[in-house]
Amino acid sequence: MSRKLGLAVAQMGPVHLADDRAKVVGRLLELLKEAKSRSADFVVFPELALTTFFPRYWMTQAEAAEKYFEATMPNAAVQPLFDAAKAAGIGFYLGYAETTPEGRHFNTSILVDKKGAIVGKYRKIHLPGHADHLPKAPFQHLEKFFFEVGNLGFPVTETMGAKIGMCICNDRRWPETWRMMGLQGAELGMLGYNTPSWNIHWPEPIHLRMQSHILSLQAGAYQNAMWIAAAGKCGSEDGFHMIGGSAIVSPAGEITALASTEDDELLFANVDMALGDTFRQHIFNFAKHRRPEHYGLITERVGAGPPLPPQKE
Ligand code: CDV
Repeated sequence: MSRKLGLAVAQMGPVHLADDRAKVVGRLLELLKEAKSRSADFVVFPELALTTFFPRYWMTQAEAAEKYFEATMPNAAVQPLFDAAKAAGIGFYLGYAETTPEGRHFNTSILVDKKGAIVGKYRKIHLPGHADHLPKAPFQHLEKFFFEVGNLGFPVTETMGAKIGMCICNDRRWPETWRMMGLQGAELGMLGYNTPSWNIHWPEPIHLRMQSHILSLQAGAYQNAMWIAAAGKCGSEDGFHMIGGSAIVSPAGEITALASTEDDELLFANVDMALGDTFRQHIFNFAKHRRPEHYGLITERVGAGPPLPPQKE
């Protein structure tokens, strides 16, 4: 039996240094209004949606905390989004930089239900980049400096008639992310991202940035029999370009919707959560076909090591 969910992905164009929270939230409200006109149940917003992608700039942690982090959620600036979503009966996923009451810093996303209650929280686990200032690089990627590694695992929340998992940006490149969701029966994985078009470590052709992004979504969706909804912040933020390519991908690994701009753009699909059931019952029936007794290295080793000795027959 089909289980339909009106799924919207709200891609965002650039947020510049000069843009304050009120301006950004105004844009989120416009995207929400469009989602409502499409009868969406749920909207996915990007990673660090409320500010520019600040890890590209070298600054002290105190300065970053002051300018770019949220100490409460919702707060006065974001409350209009919570109010409008509740009034529209739409749930949402939102990424932001979080300061905890103890002063810890995480790259966080929340899952908000149709009544405006925060029912899930995720703190980014795979933090890319570096922790030191690289003055010779064209820009910085200081996530390892500004954020701690997330401490909430990969939560899957049952809400709005679906089992929903959350992850953030670089997490999508790691099969462990999606498998952790798949092993909890997730039917929908949500992702927000900011992916710079240039790789600061080697001259990667720009088209490969898009290819590896889409490839990661399609592989994660297919191999774990789940829908994936991915919302990017993209375009040129004060001259620093990021890829678009926001997408909805089906449990068959097919791209159901793909952004065609590098600006604020709403994608919508009326998706059937039951589509993944077929895959879960057959080709990816984990209980029947997985062989974890042969997967030990996945949790024993972090980096690659020498080949294991041959096993006895
Ligand atoms: N925000 C990110 O996590 N960005 C990374 C970049 C550094 C490659 C990504 O995986 O898209």
